[in-house]
Amino acid sequence: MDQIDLSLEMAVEHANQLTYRDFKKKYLLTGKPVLIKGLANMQPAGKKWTIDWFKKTMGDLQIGVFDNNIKKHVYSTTVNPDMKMDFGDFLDLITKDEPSSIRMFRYNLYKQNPNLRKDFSCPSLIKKLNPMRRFGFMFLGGKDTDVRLHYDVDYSNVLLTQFYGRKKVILFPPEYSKFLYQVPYNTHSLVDVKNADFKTFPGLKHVKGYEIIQEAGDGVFMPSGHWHYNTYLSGGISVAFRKLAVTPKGLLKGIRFMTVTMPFDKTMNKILGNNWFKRKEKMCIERVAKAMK
Ligand SMILES: O=C(O)CCC(=O)C(=O)O
Repeated sequence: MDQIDLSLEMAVEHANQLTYRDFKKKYLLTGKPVLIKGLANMQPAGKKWTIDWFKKTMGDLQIGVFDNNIKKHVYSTTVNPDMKMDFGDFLDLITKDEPSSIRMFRYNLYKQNPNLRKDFSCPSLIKKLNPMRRFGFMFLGGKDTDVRLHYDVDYSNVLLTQFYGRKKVILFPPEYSKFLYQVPYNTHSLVDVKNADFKTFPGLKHVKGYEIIQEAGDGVFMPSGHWHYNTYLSGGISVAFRKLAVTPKGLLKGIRFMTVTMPFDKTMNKILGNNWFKRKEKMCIERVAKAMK
């Protein structure tokens, strides 16, 4: 019988409290994901960051948002906001309990309001010797918002903490990359995880992943190179802090992608437009077919 669902039976470990040493030994160095219960509550933001509080303190800020319905995003890894709006209006939109295609992605709200650092800064699990500890990026969206399947361009480890709402995080370890239809010169996939099409993408039969439910307060550790596809089960607010890859190979991969691959792809997009994308699509399907042999 034809397979219709992705295999998502890998079990993620849950931890309630983790010391830096345990985290490093068990997860950071082994590249294994973990769900850390109550991570948000280790700092004041766990209680303080409610929708009302954000609206009261930052409702007037102008923020950049994306529209998931805009198809051009499929062409490239880099995504610039599609429009601006008041943060307060955006919060109203995502807490309506109805689907919305508007979301905030990798947004540095800390830059606009440095006081946020007093409420939630880089968790101690990834703070030590971390040149990226000051970069906290916010991810917000409405119910049913999907974040396309991708891994992070800098090949960092990501600790994503949820402050409001619930999210489903589907993770695939990097060893399955060759079957995940990665768009060449990009770090996202052609596959729509929600409607996995095994006829067009037969390589998906070889892939195994994790399905993790993240409740408000939980942190998910997504190790370097792990593909993620996130679905907002309700309106949600989360913050990601990151740490560079721990292996020289991972580090180099991130540097090469950002300094060579991404600029090259941008240039080709400018010169060839849709033809460049069509070429990449073809290349992508051929690469997986070859890997399957
Ligand atoms: O949960 C989200 O909105 C996306 C998170 C993400 O893609 C990331 O932290 O790299």
